[in-house]
Amino acid sequence: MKELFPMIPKIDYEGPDSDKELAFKRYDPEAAVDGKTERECLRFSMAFWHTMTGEGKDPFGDPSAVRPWDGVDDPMEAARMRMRGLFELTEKLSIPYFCFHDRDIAPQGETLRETNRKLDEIVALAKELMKTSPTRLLWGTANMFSDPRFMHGAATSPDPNVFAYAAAQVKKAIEVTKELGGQNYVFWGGREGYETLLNTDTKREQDNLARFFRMAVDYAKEIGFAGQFLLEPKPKEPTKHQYDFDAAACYGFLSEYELLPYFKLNIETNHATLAGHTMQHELRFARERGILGSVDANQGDELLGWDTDQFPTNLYVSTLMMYEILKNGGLHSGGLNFDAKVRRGSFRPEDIAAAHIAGMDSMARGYRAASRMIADGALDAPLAERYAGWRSGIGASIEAGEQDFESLEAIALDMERIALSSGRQEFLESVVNRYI
Ligand code: XLS
Ligand code: NI
Ligand code: NI
Repeated sequence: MKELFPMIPKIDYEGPDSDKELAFKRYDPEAAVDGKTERECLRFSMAFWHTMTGEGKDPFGDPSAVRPWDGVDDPMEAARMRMRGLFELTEKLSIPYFCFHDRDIAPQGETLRETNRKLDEIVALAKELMKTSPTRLLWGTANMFSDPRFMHGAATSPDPNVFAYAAAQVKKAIEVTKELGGQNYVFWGGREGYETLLNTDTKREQDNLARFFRMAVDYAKEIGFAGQFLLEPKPKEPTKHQYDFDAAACYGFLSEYELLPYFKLNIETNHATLAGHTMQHELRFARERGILGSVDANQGDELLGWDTDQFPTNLYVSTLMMYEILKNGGLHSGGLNFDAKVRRGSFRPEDIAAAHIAGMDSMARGYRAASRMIADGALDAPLAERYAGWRSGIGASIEAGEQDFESLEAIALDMERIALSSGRQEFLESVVNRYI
C-alpha cells in the first residue's frame, strides 16, 4: 500500500549524541530492561484525536496542519486514510498502542443507527490493519462533549433523552473497543459538571452519573468485555466545574457509589496542573489507593490556565512520574498515552514524528532515572529514616492501636522539649537532580 507519510522514515535509536530531528536519543524500543524491552515497559500510545483528527485550529485560528487527506471531500475516505495513517505512524515510531474516541475515527450520520454503521466500517478497517501490524488498542472512549446535544451534560444532562442517547453511544463504544481487543475503556466527563449552580441539581446529576457507570459495568459483564474501566479526572474545561475534578474527587465518588471495584483512574499531567496539583501528587494519591490505571502523558504551559496538551518534555516531571509508576509495579493494562498535540505553528507532518520522539525520549529518560533512584534507595532510605520513630517504642505502640488520648497525655505532660529534625527538602531535590 502507498505510504501516506513518505517524509517520515522508520525512526531508529541513535543515542544521546545524535542531533538528527527524526531519531530517538533516549527511547530505545529494543533495549532490554528487567527481562523486557523498553517498548514493553513504557507502553506508549498515540492519541487518534490529536494526531490524526486534529487540524491545528485554535479559538482564533483556522486549521494550519498539512495532512495527506487535505482536500479529500468524502469524509469516509478521509476517515479510512486517517486510520491507515495511524497504523503507518505508530509502526514507524515504535509506538505499540493507540487510543480513540468513537467520533475521531468516523464521521456522524443523520441518526445514531447511521453513525454506528459508519463506525463499524472504520472499525473493520482497523481490525484488518491489525492483522499485519503490531499496533494494538490501549483504550477506546465515547465523545460525549462535541455535539450540541451534550451542551448540558451527557449522563448528567437534565434531559433523560440525552442520558438515553449517551447510554446507547457508550454501549456501542464498549462493543467496538472489545471488537478491537482494547485493554481499557475510558470515561472522561467533559460536560459532566456545571456552568452555574443556579440551574443545576448537583445531587441528582451525580446520582445519575453513578447509575450510568453501573449500567456500563453491567453491560461489559454481559458481553464479556474484560478491559479495565478508567475515569479520567479533570477539574474544568470545557465546563466551569467537572464532577471528576481530581483523583481525590473521583475516589470519593467511586467510594460513595460503591463503584471502586470496577474502576481505576487515567491520570493526565495537564489535568493535574489545572486542579492545582503536581502530576506526582495525583499519581501518588491514586497509587496509594490501588487505582492508578493509566496515564495521559502530556504537559501544560505553567503560565496558561487551560489544557494546552503539549508533548511531555519536562524531565523533572517525567522522572517523578515514572517514580510513582514504578512504585505502582507499572501500569499493568494501562500505558503512557500521548494525549498531546503539536503547536499550531508545527504544521508539517514531520513535526508529528518529532513531537512524539521528544515525548518518548523524555519519558524513557525519566524511566531510567527513576529506576536507578529506586534501585539505589535514593529517596527510600531518607524516607525510612524520617519515619523511624514509628517502628519502635511509642510510635509502634500507637500504630498497634495500644494508645488513647489519656495514655498519650500521660506521656506528653512532662515530656522534655522535643528534638526537631530537618525535612532536608533542598538536599532531596538535589538528589533527584543527580539522577536526571
Ligand atoms: C480532554 C481529555 C480527553 C480524554 C479522552 O481534556 O484529556 O482527551 O483523554 O476523552
Ligand atoms: Ni486525556
Ligand atoms: Ni486533557
